[in-house]
Amino acid sequence: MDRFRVMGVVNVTPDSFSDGGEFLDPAAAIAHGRRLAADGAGILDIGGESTRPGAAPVDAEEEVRRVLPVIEALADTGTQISVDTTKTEVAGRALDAGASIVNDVSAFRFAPELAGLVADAGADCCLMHMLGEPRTMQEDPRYDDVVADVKAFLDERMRFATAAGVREDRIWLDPGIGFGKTLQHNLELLRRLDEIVALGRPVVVGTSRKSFLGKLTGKPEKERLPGTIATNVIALERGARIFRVHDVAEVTEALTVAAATLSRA
Ligand code: HH2
Repeated sequence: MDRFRVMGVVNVTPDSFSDGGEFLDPAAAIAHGRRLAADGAGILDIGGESTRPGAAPVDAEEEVRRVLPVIEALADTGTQISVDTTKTEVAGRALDAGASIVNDVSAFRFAPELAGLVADAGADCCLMHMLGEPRTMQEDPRYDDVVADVKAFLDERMRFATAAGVREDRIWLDPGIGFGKTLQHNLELLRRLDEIVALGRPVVVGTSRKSFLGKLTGKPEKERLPGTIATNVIALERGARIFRVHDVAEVTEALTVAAATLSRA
């Protein structure tokens, strides 16, 4: 794998926390995906359900209606397509339409049979840590040791996936920044990200525009790019390989410089 890959976010939703409603129209989402691919995204992560705290659940039929036309249209960009879903039906339709990665923020907890589908399709998957479920995850999250707890969870989920037939070399791991974590939990996970990297699989990080950045800077969602860049550069240095972001051009530029600086070649 390259030193780093940027995963551009395409939210086909009315209510995502930073860009809800901007790309609900399929034509707008497709144009946005093409722009992110041109900006350097090696992966496009297409989602039809917001996971922000308190977001309204979406049924599978509606989620398919949102993401399918966008995946079909973007399948020819030469960029790998990921579907951001926790539902087997949505993932199945997306894989048939040209997606090759399932990004499941529940790490196969919400739909255990999704692991078998990923195995049969020979797809890649991203398994992310979240405390409980989006509706309640930010209500007083607690850990003994956040990094050790997240690491143990990801290790267990990886074993579950491989027992269901997913090849280990198809699995990516994600500490789930902002998913049932306080500001201090998020910062500690980033600071000690090398401990998650030690699990031996590519690590994905998603800090882009998240509220912990706003807590530190006082800035609203659309003005959190400097904090997004700072955290992604730190994560690269700590060994992360895949960076899930909204602002692909700027983050790619920053990571290119950071990777060259870190490179011994
Ligand atoms: N963050 C979000 C959604 N999906 N997937 C992974 N693997 N890692 C993440 O950190 C992650 C994710 C939340 O961001 P966004 O999609 O912009 O917001 P929303 O869930 O409100 O649509």
